[in-house]
Amino acid sequence: PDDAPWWTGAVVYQVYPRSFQDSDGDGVGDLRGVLQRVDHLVELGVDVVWFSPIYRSPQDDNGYDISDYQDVDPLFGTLEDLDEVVAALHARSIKVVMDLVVNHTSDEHPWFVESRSSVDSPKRDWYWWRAARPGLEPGTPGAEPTNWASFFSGPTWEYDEASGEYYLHLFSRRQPDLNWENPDVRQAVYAMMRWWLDRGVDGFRMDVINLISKVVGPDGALSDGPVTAGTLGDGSAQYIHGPRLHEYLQEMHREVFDGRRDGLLLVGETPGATVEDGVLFTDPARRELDMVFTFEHVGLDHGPGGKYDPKPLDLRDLKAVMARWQAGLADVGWNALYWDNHDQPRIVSRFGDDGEHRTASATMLATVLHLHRGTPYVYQGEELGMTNAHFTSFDDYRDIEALRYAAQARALGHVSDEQVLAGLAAMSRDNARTPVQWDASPHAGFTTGEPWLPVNPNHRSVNAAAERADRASVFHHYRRLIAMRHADPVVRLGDFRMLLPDHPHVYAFTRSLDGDVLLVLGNFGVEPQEVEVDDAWDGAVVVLGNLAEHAVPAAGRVRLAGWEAVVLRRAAG
Ligand code: ISL
Repeated sequence: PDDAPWWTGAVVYQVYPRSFQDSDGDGVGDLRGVLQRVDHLVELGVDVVWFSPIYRSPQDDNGYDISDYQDVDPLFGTLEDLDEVVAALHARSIKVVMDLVVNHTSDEHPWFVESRSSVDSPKRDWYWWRAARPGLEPGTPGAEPTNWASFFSGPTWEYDEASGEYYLHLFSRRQPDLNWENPDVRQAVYAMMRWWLDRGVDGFRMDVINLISKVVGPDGALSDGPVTAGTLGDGSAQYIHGPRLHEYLQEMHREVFDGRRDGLLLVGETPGATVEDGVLFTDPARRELDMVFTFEHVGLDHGPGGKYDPKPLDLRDLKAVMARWQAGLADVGWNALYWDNHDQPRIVSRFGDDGEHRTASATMLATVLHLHRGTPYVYQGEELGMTNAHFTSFDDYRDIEALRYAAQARALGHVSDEQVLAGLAAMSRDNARTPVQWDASPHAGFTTGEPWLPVNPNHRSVNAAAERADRASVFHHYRRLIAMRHADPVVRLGDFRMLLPDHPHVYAFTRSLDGDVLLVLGNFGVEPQEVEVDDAWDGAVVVLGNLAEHAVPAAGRVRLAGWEAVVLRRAAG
């Protein structure tokens, strides 16, 4: 066990700087704000902080549209502020991981400005420029080079009148895709990455890194995907896990990470990855990534109409997905574990109960996740049991994805405004982006100004000050879970075995290492549940529970209260 990589025992905390802490009253969080909250991170006990993008950016997609990779946006501060943040975190033995967004840049990045300037530009080939569909008038509907639908609704192609060609953007039109086929693009990215490592950061979270290679036919042709809605199609087979992806990742590893100090963290964001892909990305012998964020478990409540048409979670599906990833990466590779991030609704509102049973359900969900084998990620506010925003009006939303989806859905008119609003309220990314609730004061201690996105009114009761004062809070439960991972080799490295796969309400598994076994039980509902367990667990020691009284097995049975989670230990011999 002791030659296992450091991150097998680490917990990562994601900061979304825009919503973490504002220091200057402009209503937007910033780096000097982070400095004010370092003690919170230390108290929680996390090992790594990942910062969502703080680079120069027009903020079309909240910083995931970068116009200068080697500077900090004035909204967030300066490079010197960032150096201070890194030093302050390093002084508390917390590593710093930067978001790396290199599938695309901003349309204001000098590379794209140059590329766009002329068909003869030396950087023309740094992006994906293509002519209109043969026989169609450039710039007219349907004349786009392919039928691909953007992640943010509408086509993935923007017509550039000046040159008469289109450029590709899988996300917003202000996020043109870089052409990784061009070796100069790759070298420019690698040089930028080395610059950050030299500056002292400890790794990267690589945004949609599995989209960087596209399927290119003879003469640079890109192909249509199956038609999904109207004239648009699903192009994902043409750009998810493209033919040169693993070649690029291995090249990046050689060019950027070989010969560097130990202690770096390389985590890829890989929507659409299967377990087999996960093995390819994270097999250490392949020298690509340490772990990847996968999406199967956060797609289980998407309905027939997609993410904004949610359906209730069937717990059996969740257990099946998690068990498959645990088994698939048991011998080779490693899992990243998450419920929340800046793109997902809040887990307590999604798989738990954010009303009366907020604390119990949030702590149950945390226990189940953190006891899996893998590296857990905590998204800011998750450790406080923060809930969805529960917005009721279109005007409340800021996220480009939500706004574009809503505009399109309302224009098509197949669903009512009420249904669109209900979909947004359940699934919008803005649910995760409301300001962190530090205290009960008017803007929750986040800002002295007007917050860029409304603070959740429940901050009067749900906030860090209240959580800190209550030993039974969500916050203190996360602290215990993190401390457990640090101290217990079974939590870090034990083999995972799913139990009761067909039970509709109880999540149950064991972790075992050298004869030490942990049993983890979680009740995903308010009704008490009685389940059978091996009678070897009779009277076992409770290591951790989330309620005042804990379920203890007797005569091969255990009765869990509503939303209860319990962790039991049985020692060797
Ligand atoms: O959030 C999503 C839709 O619900 C995803 O499709 C998301 O866009 C996808 O996971 C990629 O996310 C990452 O890249 C995007 C950025 O908007 C997200 O915030 C980021 O996490 C483009 O850079």
